[in-house]
Amino acid sequence: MRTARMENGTVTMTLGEVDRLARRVLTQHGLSGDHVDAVARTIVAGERDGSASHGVYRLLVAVNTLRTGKVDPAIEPIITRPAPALVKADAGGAFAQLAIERALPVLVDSARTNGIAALAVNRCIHFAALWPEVEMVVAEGLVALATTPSHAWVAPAGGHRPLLGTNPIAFGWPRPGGSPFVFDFATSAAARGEIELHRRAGKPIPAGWGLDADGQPTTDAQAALDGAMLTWGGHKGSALSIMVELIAGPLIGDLTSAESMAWDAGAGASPYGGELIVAIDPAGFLGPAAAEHLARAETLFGAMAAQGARLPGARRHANRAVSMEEGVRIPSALHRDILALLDT
Ligand code: NDP
Ligand code: PYC
Repeated sequence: MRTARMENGTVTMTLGEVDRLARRVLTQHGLSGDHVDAVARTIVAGERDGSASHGVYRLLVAVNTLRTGKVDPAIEPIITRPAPALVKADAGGAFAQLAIERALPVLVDSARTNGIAALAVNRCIHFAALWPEVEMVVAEGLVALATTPSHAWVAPAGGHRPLLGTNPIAFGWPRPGGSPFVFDFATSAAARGEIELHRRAGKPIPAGWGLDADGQPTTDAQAALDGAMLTWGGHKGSALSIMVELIAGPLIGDLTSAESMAWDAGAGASPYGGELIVAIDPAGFLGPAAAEHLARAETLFGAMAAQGARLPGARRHANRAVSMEEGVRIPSALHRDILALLDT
């Protein structure tokens, strides 16, 4: 492995170096087979796109989960099609990535045949962002929606004790020629990973992100991690979060965030449960008129840009272009903590 370049509290690495480091760490901690490729791919992609809370920091999270024994490091996913427009991927207690990668081509095929299709990924350990799977579907010219519960870390609006997950929702829309319109965010005011990064950096969190263990507003990252996180948009984010609990929990026969937390029993592993991914083929409703109608979406995006507003996803794609040329800069302390995983 080439020696990484250090400067101003950061370490610069090429994407190839990040990939090799990720594979070494994951393999050393017992992950095996195609899981190593799939998990490394998602971690490298996060770092490449500047998704700091879901980039190489996730190596610490994934190794922590492997150490708990809560994740199966080797089991192969089982993909089935219980109905023409329904796909199931049983991850069997492994990380979600391999099940998702294996099931997405089946989902895409089903959406093309039926106009719309849904994939339930079941019994997976989830530590990742959702935009990678949304972008994979969108790259096939389809519209995509993905969501998953997590652990009970977030208080419902009007409450003050953790009950809901950070419950991300990701949506993607294909664009001819340009990078896709993709948003992906937690229904909590920020992802838990973002608060963890504030704690690591010794930085306060913005007001409105969390309550301490006594239910009082706090800007102390550790206190919010020990207390309750808050949803964005008050009752609106709270209701969306509950929707996520329902459609990616009981609707697909999997756990709510509270059930995932109970399963964890204090081990500190990543959340366990399901993810729902829906794919819609524009040609399903529109047939040959699909291109004409997708062009109207471009008018909408153009009007946004004309006001100086940017499209979600644009920052990541700009980061991607830079990272592929120049590599990525990782905080030295994080780099040191990751290298330490190779010694343990
Ligand atoms: P953010 O609050 O940072 O929001 C990210 C989204 O908003 C991105 O799509 C981003 O686009 C877009 N965005 C941000 N600023 C702007 C702007 N000014 N104009 C237009 N769009 C903007 O993310 P979160 O902290 O809520 O979540 C981060 C990640 O954590 C997500 O990827 C999510 O999937 C992951 N997560 C995973 C969980 C799990 O259980 N697996 C649980 C919770 C979160 P861009 O990227 O281009 O900036
Ligand atoms: O950042 O909230 C989070 C998170 C949970 C699972 C993966 N990421």
